[in-house]
Amino acid sequence: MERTFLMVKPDGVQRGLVGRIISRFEDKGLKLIAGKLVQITEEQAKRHYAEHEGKPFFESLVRFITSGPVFAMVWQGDDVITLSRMVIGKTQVTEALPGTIRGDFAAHTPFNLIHGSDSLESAEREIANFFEPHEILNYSRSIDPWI
Ligand code: RTP
Ligand code: MG
Repeated sequence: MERTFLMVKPDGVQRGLVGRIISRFEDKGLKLIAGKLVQITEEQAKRHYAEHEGKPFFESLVRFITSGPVFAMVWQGDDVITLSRMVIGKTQVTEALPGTIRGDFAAHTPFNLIHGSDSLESAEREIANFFEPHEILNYSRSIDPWI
């Protein structure tokens, strides 16, 4: 079963949107299998955004993501990477459509509230950067056959 790493960024925690953001993924029928509030270290942030190293926004992105607690999660489901990125919406707030998290709640691009893995490889790497295997739970829900 596919897994992804989702993280409410510091702006989402500060604005008190953690619960509403989690609800969007629950509403979609995706399954939460790990979650915790974390203050990211600079090293952890640089590992997380390694693909953007060298880009003009890299340093400010690392400063932003380490500026306060984040809510880190692992979610599971068929096609969860694609589906969760659809729920999240486009990176640029001017392109994020209403109905998506960014489209409904974000007004400036770096402050786009939530991160979602973009491939199976990044999901695996990002999950390992935040969670020990024992923190990720395997359980069944009565609604699973209906989703
Ligand atoms: P994320 O990794 O955070 O889920 O976002 P994403 O895939 O939609 O976008 P990505 O290209 O991976 O960029 C990572 C984050 O960097 C900030 N960013 N700023 N100033 C800029 O042009 C710019 N471009 C990207 C955003 O916070 C973006 O989410
Ligand atoms: Mg990305």
